[in-house]
Amino acid sequence: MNTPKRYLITAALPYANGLKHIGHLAGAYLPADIYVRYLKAQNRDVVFVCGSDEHGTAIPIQATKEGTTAQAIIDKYHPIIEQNFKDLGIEFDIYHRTSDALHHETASAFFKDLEAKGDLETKTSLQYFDEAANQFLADRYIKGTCPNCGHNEAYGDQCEKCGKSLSPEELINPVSTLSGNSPIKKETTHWYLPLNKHEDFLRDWILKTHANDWRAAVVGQCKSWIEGGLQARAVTRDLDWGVKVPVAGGDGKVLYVWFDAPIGYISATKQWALNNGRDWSPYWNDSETKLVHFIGKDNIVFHCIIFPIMLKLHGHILPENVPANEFMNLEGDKMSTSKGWSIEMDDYINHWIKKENGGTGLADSLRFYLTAIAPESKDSEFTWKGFQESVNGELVSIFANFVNRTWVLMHKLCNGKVPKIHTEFLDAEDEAILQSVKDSKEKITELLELYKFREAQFEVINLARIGNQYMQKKEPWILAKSIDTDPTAQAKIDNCMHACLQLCANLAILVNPFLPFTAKKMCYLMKVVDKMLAWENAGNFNLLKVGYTLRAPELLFRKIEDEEIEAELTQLRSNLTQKKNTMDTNNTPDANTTADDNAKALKPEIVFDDFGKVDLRVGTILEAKKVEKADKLLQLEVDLGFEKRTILSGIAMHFNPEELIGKQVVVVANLAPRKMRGIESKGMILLAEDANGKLYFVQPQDAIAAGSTIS
Ligand code: B3M
Ligand code: ZN
Repeated sequence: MNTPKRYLITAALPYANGLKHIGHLAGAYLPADIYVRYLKAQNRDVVFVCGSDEHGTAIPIQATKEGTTAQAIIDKYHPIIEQNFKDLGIEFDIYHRTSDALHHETASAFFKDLEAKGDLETKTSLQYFDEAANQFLADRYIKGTCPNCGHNEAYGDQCEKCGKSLSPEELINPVSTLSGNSPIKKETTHWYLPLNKHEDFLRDWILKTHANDWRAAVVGQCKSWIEGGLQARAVTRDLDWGVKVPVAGGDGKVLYVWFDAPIGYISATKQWALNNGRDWSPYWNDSETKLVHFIGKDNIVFHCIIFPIMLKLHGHILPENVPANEFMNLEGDKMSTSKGWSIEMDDYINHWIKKENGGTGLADSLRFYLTAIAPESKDSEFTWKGFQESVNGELVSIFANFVNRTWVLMHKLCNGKVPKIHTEFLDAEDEAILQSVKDSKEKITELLELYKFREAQFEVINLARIGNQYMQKKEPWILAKSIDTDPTAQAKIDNCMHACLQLCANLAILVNPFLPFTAKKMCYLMKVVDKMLAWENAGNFNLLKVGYTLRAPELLFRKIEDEEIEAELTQLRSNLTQKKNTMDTNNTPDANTTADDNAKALKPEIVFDDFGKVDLRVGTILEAKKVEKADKLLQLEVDLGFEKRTILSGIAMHFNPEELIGKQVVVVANLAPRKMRGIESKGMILLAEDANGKLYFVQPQDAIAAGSTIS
């Protein structure tokens, strides 16, 4: 594709129902921000839109939990999330909200247009209704067992455990989260978007046109949706929170949140245009606009199938790409705010950035690690140890070290001024370093165009590594010792320091999309204006003028200490316990699973033969220790009589390794081995869990020979 005339970049609109965690940040906002900063450094015409998703059942449900109104919930979380993004350097051109009147108008008109053109269908059907609450049960007001994975808290629209998108009818043993009762079925009429009518378009557009330039996982997910046969999807709900259905028969109904939320991108663009005296329409209507949606993988169907159909019907352009990320896990488990297993952006900001002294780059430290482990092609994992290693080992030891050495030496050996070049002493290494910069710029540009942010950032660090090697080879500090005796020494020092300084200027440009605070600070050290960061300047070795005085050295990053990591891990564990406890004392039925729910959510019936396939044995724990970098795992050596086995168990938060030695346990002995953290686990240990989440070993009542069978 030729250089587009303009860009419209969107990042998924976060639900304003609570704090957002760093997995969200890594999934959509950070890669979008990197891409936008890169485009802006190239002086392209770009608008970066985002905002709060303030509709859907998630909001009133949170309101019930917090004992307040839906409006109060969005008014509370919208500004916090907006500020969190700012603190982490995510720079939207507009952070709008779907509760805004402009959005209601836009979404309403969109629906009306489709309705008028006959693009929607209506259908009357039986839907779940809670008699006690006198309300139809939309999506999240209904819970039950997932037919796909057996998770017993799947919602009416999606199972959060396996990610499968569901309809309430598919749930096994559905219960109303309002009253905890089993719902009845009652007739209601809704508007549907007949996805099935657009299959040919989708096949052509995704499976042909974009088969190769979209991420394989995105195309794969779309393919399985399309080939599974698309169905008409309801785009209205019986609910009183949202954009009112603007046509006859719509009383008491609102647009489905996933119908109105993506239209929020358009309303946000309109608001941006109003704020800036610009015209919004070419950004959505002119084919020379490149539209890119940054999202997490759970939003693929909405951005690649449903919204594009809506866009096509309403006469807009389609996204050029949807570089969805996989998930980022945390210390061995799925990140989840509701379960207390997450790091909220707000927490990171309060624990690290707000406490930092004199600006040592901690926002960028997080950005750096999240990009270094970006889940671009598979799920990835955040660990505090990994954060520490990445920051200390790369940002501090390589990048900051190079810049700092350059500054210190330049002040010491060149009077704090950019030294001149002595052409007669230039050698192959000097030429090579300039070539490296040019090569790096080319690689980084190419990778960024392909949305490969992780590799692109790696190349930036690699360039700093090359800088360190160059300096190490030139050893200006050794040359300095012979200044009185060797008349060429100062010239060689000058050449080396000149190259290092120009390299630093180039590094500032190339690192800017990833670590904007750092790039700014480097500009400050160089006493240049931000304009120097223009992408076209990279690859030049005349960015800093000879004789120019630079500021005194300042550290760009600081080391992350062991104690800080320990404190975070302790906090994480205590969040988990605290959340469990509040969930247990909180009696809103949706927030916890009652004993009654557990009983109702029994797994599907099996026959004796099914059970007979499981080989249970008594084992004796011989050794137990923590697994490095996995906060929840213990590695156990278990004696099964006929052999000794290594078994990994996710119980490190519940037991000390020492107390387990000698304990007898029940082992699923014929479970297929599974590798975790490079260790093969052969079997599983049975545990009982009480209502408070406390774990108990299932044990024979008296000591018995290891290996004894259980049936
Ligand atoms: N609010 C879901 C999410 O945050 C939803 C995204 C809307 S994007 C139009 O994952
Ligand atoms: Zn599931």
